[in-house]
Amino acid sequence: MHGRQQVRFTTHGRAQRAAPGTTSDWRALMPKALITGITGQDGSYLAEHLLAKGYDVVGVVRRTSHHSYERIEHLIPRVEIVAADLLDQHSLTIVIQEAQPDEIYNLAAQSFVPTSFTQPVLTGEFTALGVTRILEAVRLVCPRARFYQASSSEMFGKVQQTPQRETTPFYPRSPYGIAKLYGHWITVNYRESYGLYAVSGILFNHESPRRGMEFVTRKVTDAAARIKLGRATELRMGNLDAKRDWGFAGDYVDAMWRMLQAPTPQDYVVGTGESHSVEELVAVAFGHVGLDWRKHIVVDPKFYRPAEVDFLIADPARIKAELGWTPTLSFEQLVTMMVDADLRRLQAR
Ligand code: NAP
Ligand code: G4F
Repeated sequence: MHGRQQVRFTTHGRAQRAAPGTTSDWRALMPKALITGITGQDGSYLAEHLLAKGYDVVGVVRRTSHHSYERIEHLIPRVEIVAADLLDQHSLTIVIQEAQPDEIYNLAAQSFVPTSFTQPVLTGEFTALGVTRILEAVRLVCPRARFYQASSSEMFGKVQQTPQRETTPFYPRSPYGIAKLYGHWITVNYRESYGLYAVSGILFNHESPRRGMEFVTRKVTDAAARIKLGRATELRMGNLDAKRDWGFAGDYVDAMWRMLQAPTPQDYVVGTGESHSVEELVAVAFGHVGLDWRKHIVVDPKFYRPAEVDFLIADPARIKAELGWTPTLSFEQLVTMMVDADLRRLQAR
């Protein structure tokens, strides 16, 4: 990978723009990446990953009344923050034009499935049309940049084949999944229509101590820690039978990076190849702190979805064989690591 990275920088990277002998600025030789959604779970891990590889990192944030920099506070001096919004074409075009990045990672989205049922139009604006806005900006002001789109296993929805791979037909089951499918196909379309190096990673669920509190893993690990510390007694949840292929977010940002180093642009499925139910998740998390989950979990229909994705499991054979990617944490390691992190966080307060 390292060898390929060096070749890559002399052909596609900033080194190409800095004529030999004309620059004494070593930073001009560093590749530059622009990340939308840098304040999110994946954006924060990706920024760390790219900084460690020597990239200049530009992070796109939207204007809010107070900063949501919790996940990237430790990176702030090393990351350039710029303002733009997925809803605003002009702001996206300007930040891409000014940054002239070598790589663009589009991680920004309305990413919570239940919210997509209550705010379907806004989800379409952010998660679907937002992708076209960025691709239009890339096409017009920085067409040499390599573009990564954060596609999702939610696009498989009511699965048509098990396990799910790159050739599996899509059948999304939520406005979010449908918006992601639009983002996926518009990325394919810009690759085929305009010759952009534009790819989608079809990522299965990935989690970490930085996961948003509303997602099921973090909701469960936080509750297990709270109940263990005597700060809560019950956890209200939805469908315990749903099954997901859960991996560690830190591994998945490496997959994103690898996809943009490949000699030809291709889409990849990224997952562990293992599936577990929400009930297993609860059992591992509560068991880790010596609690019997049956005494604390209350199933509440309020958390059921109008249409559910029952069972997801990835076939990551292509990315393993072609890009050498592999997950590093098992399901049990991931869940117990998250419970331990929540315990530490709560005990510090
Ligand atoms: P996340 O934690 O919810 O982060 C979403 C990011 O998008 C945040 O930085 C958010 O900024 C930003 N954003 C939302 N609306 C925006 C707007 N209008 N303009 C600019 N930025 C906006 O999501 P994640 O888990 O890191 O996931 C990253 C991407 O991968 C998302 O596209 C998600 O749909 C996709 N994905 C995730 C998974 C997974 O399991 N995590 C799996 C497959 C695909 P604020 O901080 O301002 O809200
Ligand atoms: O953690 P979740 O909310 O994630 P979901 O819906 O699978 O979506 C996540 O993964 C996608 C990739 O497949 C991403 F594209 C998307 O952005 C997001 O990151 O729910 C997982 C499962 C669902 O089946 C849900 O019904 O857990 C079930 N569940 C049961 N009780 C619950 C709850 N989910 C949540 N959020 N809260 C509950 O109380």
